[in-house]
Amino acid sequence: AGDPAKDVYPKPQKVNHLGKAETTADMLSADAKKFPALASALQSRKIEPKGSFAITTTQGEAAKAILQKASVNDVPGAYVLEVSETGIKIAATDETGIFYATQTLAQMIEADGKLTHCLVADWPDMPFRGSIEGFYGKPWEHERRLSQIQFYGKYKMNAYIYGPKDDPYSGFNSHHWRDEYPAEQAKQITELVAAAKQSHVNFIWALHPGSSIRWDDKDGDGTPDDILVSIKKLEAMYDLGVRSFAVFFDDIGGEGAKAEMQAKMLNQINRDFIKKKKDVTPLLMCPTDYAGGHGSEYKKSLGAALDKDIDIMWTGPGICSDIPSRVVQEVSQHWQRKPFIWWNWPVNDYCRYNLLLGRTYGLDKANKGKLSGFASNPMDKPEASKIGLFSIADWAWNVDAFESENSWRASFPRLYPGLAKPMFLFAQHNSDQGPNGHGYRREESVDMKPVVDNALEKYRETKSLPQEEAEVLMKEFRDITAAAQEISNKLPESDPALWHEIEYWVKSFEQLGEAGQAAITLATGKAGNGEAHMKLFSAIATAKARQQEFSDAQKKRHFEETFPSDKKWAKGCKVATLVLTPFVDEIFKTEWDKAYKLLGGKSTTASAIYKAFSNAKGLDNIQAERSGKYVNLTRILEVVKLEPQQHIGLALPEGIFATYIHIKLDNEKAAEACNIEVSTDGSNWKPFNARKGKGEIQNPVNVNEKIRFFRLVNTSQEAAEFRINQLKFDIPED
Ligand code: LTM
Repeated sequence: AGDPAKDVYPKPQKVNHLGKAETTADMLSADAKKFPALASALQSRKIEPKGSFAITTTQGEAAKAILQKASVNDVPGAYVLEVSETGIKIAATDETGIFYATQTLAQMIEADGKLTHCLVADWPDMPFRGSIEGFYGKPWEHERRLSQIQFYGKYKMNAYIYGPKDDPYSGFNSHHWRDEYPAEQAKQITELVAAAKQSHVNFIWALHPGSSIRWDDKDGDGTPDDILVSIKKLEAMYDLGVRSFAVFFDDIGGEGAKAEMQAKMLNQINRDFIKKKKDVTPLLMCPTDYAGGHGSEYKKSLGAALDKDIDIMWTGPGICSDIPSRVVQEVSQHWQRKPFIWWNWPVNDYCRYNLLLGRTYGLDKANKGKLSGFASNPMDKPEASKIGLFSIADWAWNVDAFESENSWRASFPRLYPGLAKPMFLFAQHNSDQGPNGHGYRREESVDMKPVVDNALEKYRETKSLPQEEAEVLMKEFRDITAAAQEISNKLPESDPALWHEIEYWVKSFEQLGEAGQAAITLATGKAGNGEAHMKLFSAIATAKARQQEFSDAQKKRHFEETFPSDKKWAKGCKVATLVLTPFVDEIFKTEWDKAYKLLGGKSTTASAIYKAFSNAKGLDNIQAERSGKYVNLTRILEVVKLEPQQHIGLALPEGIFATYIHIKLDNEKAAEACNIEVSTDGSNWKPFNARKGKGEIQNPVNVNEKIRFFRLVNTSQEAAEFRINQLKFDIPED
């Protein structure tokens, strides 16, 4: 027998094999079923415990000695688990440790019921491990949250931070943070708290008052009135059962963004609320300046003024980025404490077309012991996010043992029994965000990338695909079609919630397989006569069209399920955008051009490139996209800040000229402070005469003026901060 805990995730800290002996799970006494994790493992393996093999648990002082003897780091959740001929013994100083030991034991029961004798000494590296439901868009549904919480318990995560941007009673974008939840939602919160307790998860409820908070003190008692209002709201949440709290100030500007006032508010909440309750966890906060290692005035003054027992969240060197320990050290100095990571992965609110199902990497092992907590911000798709969360649990529990690729692969048979192989293939090709404003990218199609690179290099030279690579790719595209079909056949029944989330992407994936097979046949010159050739073009075109677009029925459902304010951003789904889709596109375009030239015609598929640009901080990677006769700035979720004379703008490709310019900002004052400039060549700029009102700036452009560039310039003497609801060119229709 090999490692007795080889199938256990997260990877335990220490496992000692006690000889070669084994026990079978049916030798357990019926009492084993008292532990929910064991009951469900035994049931799924159809094993009836009917022996005399007992499970004994030890807690308190007696447990301390056992933990010490096994050199366990006695932190919350630590445990010792011994499986030997005398029975199963569990020791832990808290209930959570006992709960985690039974999770480990449940995973150790092998498919044939065997349990290898061993001693597991285990504890978490990270005090808080879990997720932050903190994305923009439709919040998760109640049932899905319950499923997440259970999943966290199973994989030893202990934190679920409730902070959806679009919950009006939490507060972001809404003054309703001051009000109590209506009865139905209050009931759901109570249910979540109860479920979290059962799974040993801290349900951390976040207030997000920053966009409408005022610091005035109308009643003259020395405390801004809204601070008292916020404590009242937290009391109401406490009454619903919540025992862990956070206050967020991310993505806001204006009054609420002042570091010294935020510190005053939180210190008061800490003193008058958190510390008065004896059963709540330390207060958590998300600052306004939540990314970067640089020591801004805001960071330094918040770090100095905020009580040291309040944890501060931080997203890394960028809003969406890896977490290098060097920058963790820098920010720890400014915060004067260990940061609590808000990791913006696998969140996809800034790249909704794509699914982020890849492996977890970029977290730096040197961060062990340097963080106060680690929470991942997931996708608006809770079930699909479990792939990423599984490995985050693994990393945060045992940093040194974490193996990114193995951990990723291990998630599939556990999450999708019966569909592990096709789901893994689907995930391998759906992990990158595509070009995006944060410039954060993930690897994708790793095995196929060198094959595609090689194939394209030779294809560009010879205009024919080399045989060896063509065979490998043909097999991959066939596997893709088959995997998508298998998922479509089985997933609706085995996991309807996940199917509901990824259905369109799976269909798109099937179309990619079809298009890829047709493209390879074309590019290897095996298409046969002219008619067969045309059939292949048409097969690719049809598959590509289906791959890119939702049908009307799909669109309707997708829109209905998308939060109202987000509808316009949820327009489609894309698959394999980093390697395979561009490969098929290139072959299709080249072969199409070849065919057209033969017929004496001109290519119609040349793709126009639309660009966005800015010289303001943090906007180096902004993007533009075309939709019919509009060229839009791809949505930026965060507040944009233009210092005096800084700009943000759009560029059209040669030969395409603007007919209209239209900007909508969420802030009327900022719109007054900025003006539009236009250019025909991107170098010489002139003012553009535009109408202004209610945050909008707009006017038609005469197409004969040949305007291909415009930029919004802050022409005032002060910084302008705003959200961009729209920034677009109209262009003539094709
Ligand atoms: O990251 C933070 C602290 N805030 C927001 C998130 O709500 C959002 O989900 C991510 C990714 O778009 N970016 C943010 O700035």
